[in-house]
Amino acid sequence: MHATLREIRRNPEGILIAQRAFEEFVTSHDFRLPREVLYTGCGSSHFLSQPLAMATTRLGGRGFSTPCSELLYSREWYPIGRPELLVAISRSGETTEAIKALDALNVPRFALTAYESTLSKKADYALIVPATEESVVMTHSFTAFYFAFIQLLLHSRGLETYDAGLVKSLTEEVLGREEHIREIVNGFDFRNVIFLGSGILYPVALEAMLKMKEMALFWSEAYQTFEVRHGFKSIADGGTLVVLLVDEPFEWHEKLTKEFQGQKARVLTVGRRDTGADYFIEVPELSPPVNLVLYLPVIQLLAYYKAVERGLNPDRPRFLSKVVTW
Ligand code: F1P
Repeated sequence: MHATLREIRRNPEGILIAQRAFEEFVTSHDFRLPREVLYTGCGSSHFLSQPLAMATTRLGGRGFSTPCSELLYSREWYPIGRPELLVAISRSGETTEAIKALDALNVPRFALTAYESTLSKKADYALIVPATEESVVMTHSFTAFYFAFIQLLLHSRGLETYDAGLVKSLTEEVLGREEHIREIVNGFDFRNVIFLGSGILYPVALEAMLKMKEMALFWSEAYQTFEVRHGFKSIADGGTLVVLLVDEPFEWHEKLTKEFQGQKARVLTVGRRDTGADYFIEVPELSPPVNLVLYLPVIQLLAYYKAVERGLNPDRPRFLSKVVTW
């Protein structure tokens, strides 16, 4: 079995690893996340920084995210100001840009990583979530990092944290759709794929796009759901799969589904209710911002099975290394 598939199937275990890391952190540190936080990372870690920034804003603070390289070399173009905390995310903790990013601003520094690493040692605080992976691409570590940090965010605001056991079992339920996902991928030989998500599900669409590229070497795009109608949809035709990630669909999602079907594209809706799509994968109810973790196994499996269908080995992505250094 591919290591990547094993790692994807470890998503539920990742939740428990995250919960332990969160509990250890709060028992050993007298620490609360401040209101103004800048999040940074590279690749998947950057796509993880986005929903963390959104969740920070949603919970009454002000979260912002930027890739490490932009923070290092182009920060004057962004409304960065002087955040109260800089959170650098890196699975390996050895990515050059992430390590350098810690020095970009003269503010307290926090590392979110899987290992005791250069990054964790350099930061003022480190939340080490040991969801280690053999696979080159990030899968359950993304989920685990997100869950651990959301718990810390809720704890910092004096709010009730999530029940890790419940989230784990809902994640298992989603993984139960694996065979259905494989059938969808094998039953439609799509030539390109468009991922759509809104709000906190937009970064999931971005991560899905990256997973398709990394694992399956496959052309993929991602947009904020309704933005796709403004020109971008022209690309969709009989060879396109549109993956619509939506927690609470309303009339516009149904119209959008019909519109793509009118262009002969096929639509896969992933969410709580079908939108009249060609395929539907149900995601159980879980309140935002943690609902995101239930979408991750689905998009990871889609990319994994597309890679397998294309005769590729997702454990050895072309031109990619686990740690990008300069
Ligand atoms: C960042 C990253 C990964 C990507 C690839 C190259 O790694 O861009 O997101 O999948 O493996 O490295 P890290 O800083 O999170 O270790």
